[in-house]
Formats: sequence, structure tokens, C-alpha cells
Amino acid sequence: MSSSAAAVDGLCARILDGHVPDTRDLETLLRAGEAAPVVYAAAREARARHSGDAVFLYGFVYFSTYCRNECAFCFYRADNDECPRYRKTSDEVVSICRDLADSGVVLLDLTMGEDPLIHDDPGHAALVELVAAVAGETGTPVMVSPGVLEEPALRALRAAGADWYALYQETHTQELYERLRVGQPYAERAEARAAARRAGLLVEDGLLTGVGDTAADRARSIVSMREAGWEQVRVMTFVPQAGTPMAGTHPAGDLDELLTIAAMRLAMPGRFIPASLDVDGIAGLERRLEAGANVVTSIVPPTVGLAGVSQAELDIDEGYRTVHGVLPHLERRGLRPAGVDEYRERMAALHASLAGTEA
Ligand code: SAM
Ligand code: MD0
Ligand code: SF4
Repeated sequence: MSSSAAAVDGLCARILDGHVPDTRDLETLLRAGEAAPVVYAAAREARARHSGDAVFLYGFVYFSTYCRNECAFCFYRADNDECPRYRKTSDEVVSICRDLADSGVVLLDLTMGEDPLIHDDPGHAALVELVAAVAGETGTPVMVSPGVLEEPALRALRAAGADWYALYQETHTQELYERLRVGQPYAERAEARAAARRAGLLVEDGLLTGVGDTAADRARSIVSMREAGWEQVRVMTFVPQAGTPMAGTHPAGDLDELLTIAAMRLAMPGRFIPASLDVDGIAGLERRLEAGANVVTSIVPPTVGLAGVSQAELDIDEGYRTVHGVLPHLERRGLRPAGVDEYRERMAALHASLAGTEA
């Protein structure tokens, strides 16, 4: 059932006046239905007040598609033999990252499946060395998305130059989580984010929608992420994958994702909130920016044999998922790409406030 337009309108006005939305308020926003444009407009206003017109462009390097896990939703789950596996060498990754940095991204997201070759090494030396090489050679901020790690490994990654740790809970409803991340303890995944923060990393959490989640589940996730204070928060629509248990799921449209982006922006106005090119490709970018996102993720260089996650190929070899491909869309929406110095300033302020000093 949709919320009434008057209720949505009044609630958005109160939030912009300083009211902090609770779970029920968030459900009202998430059920806005035809009143969705009102929520998007309020989210843009919140973004403009806290983040101006700056948008942060993130490069994405999925450097190993090997994985030991069996997430029901993922193309790269261990037992899927329909997906191509590759593992890039450190030299290949550094060279790709150099080109990405030159193209104008402000962050390099080094992502992998839970590749046993890396995870079975207690020191995670290959990953630590890779991060040191990429950070050292490019001088560009680095995010790692390696799956669950323990605190010593997270500390080593921070010391090697990583700024961010991305690890998405997917949902903060435990029973739904257990159907999605089969065999991976809920608490262990949540604890890895807490350990990353103790290790001095900035942290991203996120949720999936279109996986049997309700507005109540999404509202719970938003409140949980706000309470934890994660510096970046995201939502992505599940894209059904060949060869997986969820291959037959009816694909959701993007209304729930867009309303969740907007509700996250209204609940956490100052955070980094991505529009991922990995869900709908370049065609979906402006909708996500209009809903209040201020980061573009999953910028992937063409012709170097890299895959996306939920869209393994969409728009990659055509070169649309590039800085060059993204810029006209920012401009059309009155937004501008931030430079790396501006991004570093924002990160420094976040690091400083975590350390308990004034930013
Ligand atoms: N292996 C690491 C992990 O799971 O944390 C990092 C990479 S993993 C592929 C990154 C994220 O991609 C997952 O947390 C999930 O949110 C998203 N993802 C995976 N498969 C997806 C799909 N079919 N549709 C939408 N998002 C998906
Ligand atoms: C993205 N496909 O940003 C990437 C991925 C992992 N940190 C990011 C989910 O859309
Ligand atoms: Fe592996 Fe990550 Fe995919 Fe799960 S989501 S199967 S951990 S690559």
C-alpha cells in the first residue's frame, strides 16, 4: 500500500526542517509510490545542503572472480560453472589502476570474490602487497572489497595504504540474510565492519533490494546503518544471474532502489551514497543521481578483460562505464565531478572525526 501524497509531502518538509526520521517515517518514504518524485526532490535538497554539487567518481577493479562462498544471488558463487574465472596479476592491476586514476576517478575499489588463494594465507600477503603497490604507484585513495577479514588483516591493509573497507550486510533482517549469504554467519560479517573501523578504515555498508525484502526490512537497514555511522552506504537492485539458485527470480524494477537512495539521503544527509553503474548501466545513472546519490561507482575501463559484479559485461566494452561516459550525465543534472584533493579533504575530515579530534 502506498503512503498518501500529503503524508509524504509533510514528512519531507519536516525532515528538511531538522526532524530525524524514525523507522516508521522511513517506511512512509519507502512506500511513497506515485509521490516518489517528492521524496527525490527532498533528497536532492538535502544533498545540495550537505554535499553541494560535487559527485565522486570511483573506479572499480574486480581483480579476482574466484570465490569460496555460495551466496544465492551471486554469479561468482563457488559452484557456478557458467561464470568466467580470472585472477589479474599485481602488475596488471597496477597498470589498470594507473589508467583509471589518469582518467579522473578519485578512488580505486579493489574488489574480489573470497578467493581461497588470498583468504587461505593467514597474512593475506598478496592482498596487502597489492594494496601497497596500487596506493604507492597511483597516489590515489584505495577501497578494498575482499569479503570478511579479521582485524590483523584489516590493520595490515590500512598500514599498506587502504582508506576504505566495503562489506555489505545485504539486509539487516537476519532470517533473510541467512537465505542470501548461505553458510556465512551474520554476526561475523557485521563484526568485520566494526574491526575495520577499529583498524582506522572508513567503512561502507549496503543492502540489496528485490530479494524478497519489504519496506520494513529496508527501513530497518537504514536505521541500523545510521546508528553505526558508516561513512558510505548503498543499495543495489538484485540482478538475477544464470547458473544460480535465484536465476528465476522476477527482476524488480528500480523504484525501490531509487526510494531507498532518497530515504538514505534524508536519514543520513552527509554520507557518501553511490549510484552504481553495475545495476542498469549508464542508462540508469541519472535516475540514481536524481534520487540523491553523490558517488558514481563501478567505473570500469574497457578492453582489459574486467567484469562487473551484477552486470558482468553491460556497457563495459562500449566504454560507457568510464569517466568520459559519465560526465555528460552529471552536467545534464547540474552536478560536477570532484577532484582528488577535494575527496581527500572529505576523507581527512571523516578520519579525524573518528579519531575523536575536531575535523
Ligand atoms: N566478495 C566480496 C563480498 O561479497 O563482500 C566483494 C565482492 S561482492 C561481488 C560485492 C557485492 O556485490 C555484494 O555484497 C552484493 O551486494 C553485490 N552483488 C553480488 N551479486 C549481485 C547481483 N546479482 N545483483 C546485485 N548485486 C549483487
Ligand atoms: C559497484 N560492482 O560499485 C561494484 C561493487 C564493491 N565495493 C562494489 C558492488 O557497483
Ligand atoms: Fe563470493 Fe562476494 Fe559473490 Fe558472495 S557476493 S559469492 S562472497 S563474490
